[in-house]
Order: sequence, then structure tokens, then C-alpha cells
Amino acid sequence: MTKGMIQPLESFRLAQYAVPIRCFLCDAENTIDAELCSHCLAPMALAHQAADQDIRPQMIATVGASSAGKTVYLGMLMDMLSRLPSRVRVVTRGAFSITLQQTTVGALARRAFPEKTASEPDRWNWVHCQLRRPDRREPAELIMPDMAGEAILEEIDHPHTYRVIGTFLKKSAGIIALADAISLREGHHTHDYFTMKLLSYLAELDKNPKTGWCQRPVAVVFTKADQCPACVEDPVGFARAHATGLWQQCNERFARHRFFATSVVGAVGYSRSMLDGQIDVPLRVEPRGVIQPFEWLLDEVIQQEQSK
Ligand SMILES: Nc1nc2c(ncn2[C@@H]2O[C@H](COP(=O)(O)OP(=O)(O)OP(=O)(O)O)[C@@H](O)[C@H]2O)c(=O)[nH]1
Ligand SMILES: [Mg+2]
Ligand SMILES: [Zn+2]
Repeated sequence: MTKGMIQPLESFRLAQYAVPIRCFLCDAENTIDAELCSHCLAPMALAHQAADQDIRPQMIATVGASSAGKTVYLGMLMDMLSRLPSRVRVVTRGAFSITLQQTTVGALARRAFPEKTASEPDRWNWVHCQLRRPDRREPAELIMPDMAGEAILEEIDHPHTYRVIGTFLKKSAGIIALADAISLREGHHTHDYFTMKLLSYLAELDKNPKTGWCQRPVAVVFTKADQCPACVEDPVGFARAHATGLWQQCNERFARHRFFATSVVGAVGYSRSMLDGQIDVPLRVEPRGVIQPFEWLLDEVIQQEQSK
């Protein structure tokens, strides 16, 4: 026998679905309880958080081929920024903004590198934070995702495959382009070609001579500098010698660019596993040149914003 019961309809709840929430990135309309944008898969939390702020967040893209070191760099950057209150005070927006830092630092503490980022945008970590610096009155509000290198390449080669990447790159105020210094020094050009493709893509994406990519700041960062001291001593000379195409493209197309070198670990050992073959083991966490590219880019972005 089925027991009779009263089920309230609560049809007033439907009213809130009549008011759409626009995605912060692509402006598509979504329902109030959507976690990810149905059009581009960006987290809808960004739209909710941005709606509560007076300052419009700036977007900064960290890009590079797969294994360039994006996850390790971004995770360490956020960790360092959160520990330097005399230089900058960071307030993260939303609990999800801490996951990247937590995953990276957690892995390094276990003497491992974080896992390769999944290609699916719904599995990426996004950071939304506010930065206050003692020398600046106005805080900066930033959004930075940790995208997968393979997905970025796919979008560059076949635009609109990953709408979230295309839209994000179009709207970004500046870019940190990472390239693996060890691989460049050894004459492998994957990272050189990737960055050249990316810069060509950006230059075509927004050609406006005043607000387009030709005027936006580009920080080219050589990663894994612990294994490549030459790129620390002279990053421009290293670019000219080992990434000539990239160096030329920066000089010809991007008025505001600078070369940097960075490393997160001090030394790397190797172990062998039956399943994965050779595995890199970080022996010492010894960050160098992590904050400088970011600080330069932030200053440039703020300057650009003020000149509008
Ligand atoms: N020697 C050295 N190796 C590093 C450093 N940072 C990263 N690596 C190596 O580079 C690998 C890739 O780093 P990730 O940060 O995962 O690379 P990614 O750019 O996020 O790659 P995708 O997620 O595939 O796009 C790591 O597993 C390490 O082996 C560093 O500072 N020094
Ligand atoms: Mg990654
Ligand atoms: Zn969207």
C-alpha cells in the first residue's frame, strides 16, 4: 500500500530561474545554480564573485606547451604571494582559488611534481584573487586559470575547439608565456614553435592598434632554469640564441615584452617505475625568479588600464 503524503510544490522557486546569470567570460546566459557555463565551461562562480565587486577583474593568461611548467609555476607563485604580506596582500575569492596552490605545494612536499593538467576545461583550477600592494592605493582583482598545454595548442590550431581558451585569450590583459629552457638548449623546438604559434594567434585575435595584443604586455619566461644557468644570466641572449623565431616575433609584433628565467626546484633526481618509466623527483624546493615576471606584468597591466 502506498502511503499518502503532501508534497508542497514550492513553485516560487522557479521564479529565480527566470533571471539568467551571464558568464563572466563569454557573456552567455546561464541558470542561477549552474556551476559551469553551459557555453564555454568557465566556472560560474567568477560571475557571482565579480558581481559583488566594485573593481572589474583583469584576466592574466599563463600559457605554454604541455610540460612547460605552468602548473608548478602558477601554484608556487600563488603560494609565495600568500606568504609575503610586506610585499603584497592576497585575498583569494572562493575556496576553489586555493586548490592550485594546495595541489602544487602538497605534491612538492611529497617529493613529487603535480600531475599533468587534464584537457577537459571542467577539471582546471582557476584562481580569482585580490592583490593589495603597499605602494598602490587601488587593489588589483585578477583571474588566472591553469589551462592544459594540449588544449591551448588544439585551440590555436583549430579555433573554437575550446571556446573558454579563445574567449579568455581575447579578453586577457596580459600574458605569461612559459617555455622549457632545457628543451630549447638541447635544440628541441616544440616550445619555440608553440610560443611562436601562440603569439601569431594572439596578434590575429585582436588587431586593434591601441587596445589589441600588439600593445598588451607579454612576459616570456624560460622555466627549469635550475638546469640551465645560461638563461638566468642573460634571458634575452638565451632567447636570441635558442629561440630565435620567438625573439624576432616579440621584437616585431609586441611593443611591451620582456624575457625572464625561473625555476621552482633547486635540483631534480630521477626514479624508475615499471608503469611510468623515468619519473622526475624534485629534490629541493628553491624558487628563483617566480615573482618578478608576474610583478612586471601586473605593473604593465595597471599602467595600461590607467592610460585608458
Ligand atoms: N628542473 C625543473 N623541472 C621542472 C620545474 N618545474 C616543472 N618541472 C618539470 O616539468 C614537468 C611539467 O610541469 P607542469 O607544471 O606539470 O607542466 P604544465 O605546463 O602544467 O603541463 P600541462 O599540464 O601538460 O600543460 C614537471 O613534472 C617537472 O618534471 C622546475 O622548476 N625545474
Ligand atoms: Mg599543468
Ligand atoms: Zn561562458
